[in-house]
Amino acid sequence: MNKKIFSGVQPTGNLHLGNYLGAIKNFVQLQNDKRNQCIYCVVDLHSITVKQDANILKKNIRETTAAFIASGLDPEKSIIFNQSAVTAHAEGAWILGCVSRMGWLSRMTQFKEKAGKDKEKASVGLYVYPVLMAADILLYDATHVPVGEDQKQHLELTKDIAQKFNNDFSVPNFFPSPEPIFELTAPRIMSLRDGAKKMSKSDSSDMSRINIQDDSDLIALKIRKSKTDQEPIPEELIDLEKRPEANNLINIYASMSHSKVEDVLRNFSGKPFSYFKPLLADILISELEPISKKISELLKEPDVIDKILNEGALSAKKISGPIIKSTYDILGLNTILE
Ligand code: AQP
Repeated sequence: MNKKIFSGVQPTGNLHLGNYLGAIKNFVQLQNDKRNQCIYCVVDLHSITVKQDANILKKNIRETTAAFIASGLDPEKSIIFNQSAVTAHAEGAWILGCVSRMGWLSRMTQFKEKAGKDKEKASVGLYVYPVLMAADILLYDATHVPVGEDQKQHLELTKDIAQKFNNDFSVPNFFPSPEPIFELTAPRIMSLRDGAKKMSKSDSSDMSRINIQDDSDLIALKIRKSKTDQEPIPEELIDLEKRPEANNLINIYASMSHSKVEDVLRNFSGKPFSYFKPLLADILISELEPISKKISELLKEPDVIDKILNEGALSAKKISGPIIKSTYDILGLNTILE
């Protein structure tokens, strides 16, 4: 079946191994299947749900685009653009916000985590973030969305919003029901310091994550210092699952080496983590080092990056423009689109 793929990454700096394995690596694989139509977005409107410095945001938009391309996304094969360049995203978010229910949004765990204890001080944007995400996906009739497992709840919400719009306005199947695509082995990469927390850009400890642009010494150091326990690597999967930090490192190795967790356990069972960690560091360095170098080279030519984003935005508008127009028509709003 031909898949229409949409996904995005926030330009909030410090792209890490979780973003790479959970999302970007999957983007590249999906792009390389010629049957798929792939649209990848630097979701800058999402990033302003928490305050950003304008100059840093500008730099981060280019840096995230460079990371896409350095990881193997090809503007000849995929549409690559930044969200704010296509106004339909903000328009769609308003319309879908009028369909969404407060109760649905108040159940979103990401808002609860990010808003922390003082929810009164969180931005309204952070609260309605998943509605903008629904608009991103539905404006392209996307059928599949490659994301990390942390986005599962938002994807379920997108389906609910699509269905409610279709029901409310008696337009069956107007918005399709998109399916998530998760990385099979390591859909959620955890912090190197705490196996119960996901690896995240906003963790105050840089030692908790491998950044795509870390140099090889730093990657080796972070893996060497990563939290594990005293036990050697187990033989059985069931014994690994009780050990979150060990589980995380083995999953990362399996995902990076395209192997099954069971095979990694078979190869390393009985070995201490002091033996395993340098091998894990090697496999990470050999894949991430060339990407990091390519990002640095691309950033020397910001005009080239801007041209990719501009052309991508034109292509994105060609798809989302007619869909937002149909949405206005369904609602009875008069529109004159260019
Ligand atoms: N730890 C992770 N494991 C697997 N996938 C992950 N993703 C993020 N963290 C992990 C996936 O990366 C994609 C882009 O994420 P994002 O930049 O849009 O926002 P995020 O999920 O908020 O990323 P962070 O790093 O966790 O940022 P903060 O610290 O701000 O919360 C998404 O597909 C996401 O699932």
